[in-house]
Amino acid sequence: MTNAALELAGHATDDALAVSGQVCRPLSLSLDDLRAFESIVAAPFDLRCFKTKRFVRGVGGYRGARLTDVIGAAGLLNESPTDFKRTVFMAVAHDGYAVTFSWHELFNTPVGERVLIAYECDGQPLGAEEGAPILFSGSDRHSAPRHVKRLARIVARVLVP
Ligand SMILES: Nc1nc2c(c(=O)[nH]1)N[C@H]1C(S)=C(S)[C@@H](COP(=O)(O)O)O[C@H]1N2
Ligand SMILES: [Mo]
Repeated sequence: MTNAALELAGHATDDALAVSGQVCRPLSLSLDDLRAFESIVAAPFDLRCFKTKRFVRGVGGYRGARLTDVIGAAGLLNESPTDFKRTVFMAVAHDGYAVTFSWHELFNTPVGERVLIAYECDGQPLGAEEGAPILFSGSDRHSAPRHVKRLARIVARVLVP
């Protein structure tokens, strides 16, 4: 998302989480805006790296908004009736680190119920210094790859074969 587009989306700040791409309403969400969504809580877990298969560190219980609710607030465009079946979401951090989710995974499997954007850990608010907002997929076998610190953007893309 360009800076101009961010401004159109509302109270733009460098720290805001942008929801952009093929959505009806591009959003710019602060940590406080995320708090306005219904929250879910994740159990404490071990951060495990996929590449090394190693334990990285223990992480406490996150509270955050569901990614599916945030995407729902932006709304998918669905220019053709089957677009949603070919839609993927890229979660991009401020450092350029990026991971994907498919529409099916989020809305058509139990995985989506446990993907949150955390602003709190063990009851303590998380700031940018602690990596907030942190995207976390609670059903993953190796939790580190989709534990995205300093989440900057969710981008919806309809793939074309
Ligand atoms: N923003 C961001 N998040 C990230 C990464 C990254 O490079 N940037 N690396 C991932 C990987 S591969 C690992 S193993 C863990 C490292 O966890 P750490 O928070 O203890 O460094 O962070 C994950 N989340
Ligand atoms: Mo990793």
